[in-house]
Amino acid sequence: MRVYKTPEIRNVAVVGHGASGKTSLVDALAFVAGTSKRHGSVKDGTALTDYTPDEIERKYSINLAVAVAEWMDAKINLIDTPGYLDFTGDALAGVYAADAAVVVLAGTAGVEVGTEKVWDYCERRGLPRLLFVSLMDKEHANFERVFNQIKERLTPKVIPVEIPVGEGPEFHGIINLFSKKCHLYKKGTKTGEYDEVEVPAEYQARFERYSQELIESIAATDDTLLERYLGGEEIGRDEAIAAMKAGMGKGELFPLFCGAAELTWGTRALLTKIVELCPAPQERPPVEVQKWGSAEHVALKTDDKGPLVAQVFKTVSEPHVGDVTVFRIYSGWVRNGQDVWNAPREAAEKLNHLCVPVGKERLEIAELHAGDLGVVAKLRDTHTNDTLSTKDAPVVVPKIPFPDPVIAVAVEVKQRGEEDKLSTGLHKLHEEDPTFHHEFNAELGQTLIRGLGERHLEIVVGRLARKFGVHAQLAKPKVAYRETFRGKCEGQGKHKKQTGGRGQYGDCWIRIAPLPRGSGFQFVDEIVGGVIPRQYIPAVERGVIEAAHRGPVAGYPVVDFKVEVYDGSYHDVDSNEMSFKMAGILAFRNVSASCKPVLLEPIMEIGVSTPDEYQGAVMGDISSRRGQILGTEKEGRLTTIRALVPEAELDKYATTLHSLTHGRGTYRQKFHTYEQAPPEVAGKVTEARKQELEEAKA
Ligand SMILES: Nc1nc2c(ncn2[C@@H]2O[C@H](COP(=O)(O)OP(=O)(O)OP(=O)(O)O)[C@@H](O)[C@H]2O)c(=O)[nH]1
Ligand SMILES: [Mg+2]
Repeated sequence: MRVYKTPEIRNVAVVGHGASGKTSLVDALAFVAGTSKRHGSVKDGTALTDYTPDEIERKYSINLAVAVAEWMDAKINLIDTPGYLDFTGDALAGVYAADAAVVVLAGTAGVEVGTEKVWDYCERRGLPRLLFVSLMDKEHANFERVFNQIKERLTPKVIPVEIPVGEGPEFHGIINLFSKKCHLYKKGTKTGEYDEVEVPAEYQARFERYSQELIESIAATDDTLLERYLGGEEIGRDEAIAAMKAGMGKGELFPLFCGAAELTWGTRALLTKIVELCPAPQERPPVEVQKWGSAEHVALKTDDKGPLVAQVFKTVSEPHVGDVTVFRIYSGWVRNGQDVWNAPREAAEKLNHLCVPVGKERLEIAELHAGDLGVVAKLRDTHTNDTLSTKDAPVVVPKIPFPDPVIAVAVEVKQRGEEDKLSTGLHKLHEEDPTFHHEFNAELGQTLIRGLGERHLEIVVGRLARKFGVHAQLAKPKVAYRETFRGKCEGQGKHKKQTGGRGQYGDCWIRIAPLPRGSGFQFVDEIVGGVIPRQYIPAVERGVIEAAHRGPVAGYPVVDFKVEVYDGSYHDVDSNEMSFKMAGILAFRNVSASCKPVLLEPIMEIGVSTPDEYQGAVMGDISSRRGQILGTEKEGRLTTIRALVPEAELDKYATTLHSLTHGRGTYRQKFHTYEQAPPEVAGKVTEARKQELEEAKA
């Protein structure tokens, strides 16, 4: 592959809902352009950008991957992104690394949750967009319906540039409203060839209606153009294209294309339009970078003459190679073997074997220019979202705002002794994939992993095994129960031991009383007349606190109670701190069982956002989880339901919500309070805990 200069580069994120045909489109574009020598297929596991073993096995994309189509003297970097929401972090990264997006929709399904999500990402980034309705050859494909859905749910500013001839199994051609020609395809077409004919008579009326709409939309984006159009002047193709590109840049126009990527139909026109309508890197707004070590920000245009600034937007680990780092150059240019500097990590890196990413292949290249995408292997300490610059001009690019995790699951090693390996592996995986988080919860004795969905976490566990040789399994996260008291009681704790020489003696009397929820623990010294010497009182308190780690109901920490120490005795020789601490422990154990101890369970406050039509189902489900609805709030087409739900009932809630709302519901949760668990719940928890403690002992 030759070296391309900045104005010859197009970085395009291919985004859309799962199974809308993105990977098939990317493969077809690279193949039709001639850059890729083989027409791959998702079904056969040969698609250019679905090459990891996980992807080949599952037949959907998990990682973003880049392919290249060289067309009309330009290099189109096609960033294929996964559609499933579990991997939406990569869709976001793709959008951030690109200068434009092709939003792919299935002709059979139209606008789906995933489409809305990526549309949102593109809005945030201000990306110009083309829309492509694929799978037009599939049964029940309906262009008009998809077009109307886009208008209604994504943007009223969508405008068809092409219309299909026939739909579903009858689909066999595309009318281009710019060229005013019709392209007819034949079954078995290999690289999108077509016969160019006049617009068929039966399509004439439709063609005129859409053409009119197209030219009016274009004219409406530019006052002088509009004036000329209204004055009856014809607007030429080149002028119309230039105006459309400008309109797209301002977010005022979103051209719509159609085809069947798997058959390569419609791909040539799309390649041409990507080159003509999508901005080259230097045509995009400058990027604001921060000078490392200062608060100063500077705006950098994408220009070879600027200082080198590149951002890593993806790390993949490849067998036999290790970590492979994919980056975008925002400013400056790089040579093969160049030294670069990762300022926040103080890591000097060398770009050895500088490459262009093309699916799983990496093509070595002598240099890459401003705005291009590149890939290198074996960097020492550079991870996703890091910036590479130079030692004399260290800067950082704002981080890609990866989404926060939505589910948490526990993970445990299958073989004892692998815990350290597990934690190293998890840490590395987080650096690779910032939507994946992990932490060890000491209280629960569990490692929790968080991610964007169950599928996401399953894949993480698979990677743990493949990459780090740690065999782990997912488990239900434990709930941090508490205990408290509902009654008052008092009693004694006495520790006395006579072992030959010096003995041990501590004796205290305590009163336990409940406190309001959230007050914690209070210790009151009511000793008069020095029946327990001053210096031993803190030891009694420490004993009580230690004993209260394991409550009388099920061995959970006790909270919200008061202990008064009001009497006791001591021995001149045998008393010491240790003995009084033991007395405190014993006193707590003796008295606590009689203070009407109860189990407390954590209650979460959740805010569930769902389209109105699923509100009933979501609320019904919340009630069945012992939830209490606090209220609802309408915001456009969404309703947010606020509710209190016991944490124990929220296991796998994300998955249920996903299916209840056809993927359109989202939720947030935060800790609200502890509340007394109902007796039947307390009974079950106590039973399970007993077993757990016994197993731990064994
Ligand atoms: N009939 C028909 N099927 C297609 C076409 N394009 C893709 N498919 C099939 O649709 C399915 C999904 O295609 P993909 O290209 O994997 O879709 P995707 O958008 O990359 O899916 P994710 O990676 O999961 O987001 C595959 O089984 C393809 O073979 C098409 O133009 N026509
Ligand atoms: Mg895909």
